[in-house]
Amino acid sequence: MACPLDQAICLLVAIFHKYSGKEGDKNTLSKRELKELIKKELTIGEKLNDTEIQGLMKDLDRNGDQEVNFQEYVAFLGALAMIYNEALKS
Ligand SMILES: [Ca+2]
Ligand SMILES: [Ca+2]
Repeated sequence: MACPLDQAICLLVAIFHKYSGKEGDKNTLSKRELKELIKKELTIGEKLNDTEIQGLMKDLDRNGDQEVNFQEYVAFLGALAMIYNEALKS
């Protein structure tokens, strides 16, 4: 696990589980868990208010079960990667 990309991916997985295991289902993020993850692990977290985070949660929750599962989290990371890519280009 010395390769940077492997490490980055492991970190993405580890961060999900660090928050998903706090309450309710161990393998999904509740609204509160997601909010904490966004606030603590992302630079944009501090800029988002509660309403924006609620909106984000709604967008991420594709299957509408009020929880963000791993698949939905990966989609979120993909969207973030697109944003960062755009930001790096300019
Ligand atoms: Ca949970
Ligand atoms: Ca969901």
